[in-house]
Amino acid sequence: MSEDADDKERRIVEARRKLMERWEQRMRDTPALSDARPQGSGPPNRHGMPKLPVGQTVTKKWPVLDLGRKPIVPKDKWELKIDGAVEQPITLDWAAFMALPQTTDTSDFHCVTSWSKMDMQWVGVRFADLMALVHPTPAAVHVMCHGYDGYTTNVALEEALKPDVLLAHTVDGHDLPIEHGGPVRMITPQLYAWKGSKWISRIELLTREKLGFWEMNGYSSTAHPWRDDRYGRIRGL
Ligand SMILES: Nc1nc2c(c(=O)[nH]1)N[C@H]1C(S)=C(S)[C@@H](COP(=O)(O)O)O[C@H]1N2
Ligand SMILES: [Mo]
Repeated sequence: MSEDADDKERRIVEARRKLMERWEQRMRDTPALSDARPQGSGPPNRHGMPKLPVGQTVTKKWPVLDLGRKPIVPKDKWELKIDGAVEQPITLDWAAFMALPQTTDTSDFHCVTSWSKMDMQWVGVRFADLMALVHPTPAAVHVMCHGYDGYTTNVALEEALKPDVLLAHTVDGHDLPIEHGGPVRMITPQLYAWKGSKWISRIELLTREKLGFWEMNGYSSTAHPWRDDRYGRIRGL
């Protein structure tokens, strides 16, 4: 690695450390890390929650869920924009994205339609490392993720900054298939999977919560699997 690349990596690691310090308590207080009586079954997973959340069934298959559009975005046309409440907005092309620190992580995938796929091995860039690059402003509390298919989903920053939240390009040893959001999707292992935008194109930092596609259509904004937190306020009306 060149000294420049070394330097850049050091700066990212340092900025991430500061960001994590600032957000540590809020992350630790989230339900998937702090619930005293989480709902589900099986042995504890690595963050102390029952391996299978309430109302879920394990599947070995990997169902495809989308809005009926599967955008084809070749790597040489792919871009990820990060903007909104950040000090240094950025647009990454494929080479710049792949030059960022790469993380390999195994996590579970819980879909709100009640299937869970366990122990998926992902490779990608941590959401937190992307934030270390753009520096969210002190007022940033939430993000809206946008997909190339027009999808949107909102995630609280204390959830998105968790170390298992990746923008993943590789799954179980191969390129992420187009139907599952390739070339790059986000994953949110501690929330229902709709919070992870496939074909992710833009991360917009927000100074207040706004609702994404499913969240405006009756699903929960918070989406906590161990609280059976599937539906939003609209349904309760
Ligand atoms: N861009 C985009 N991302 C998306 C969706 C979508 O329709 N478009 N569907 C969501 C839903 S509802 C789920 S459960 C997961 C499904 O991912 P999969 O199709 O890889 O199983 O992706 C989420 N991310
Ligand atoms: Mo879903």
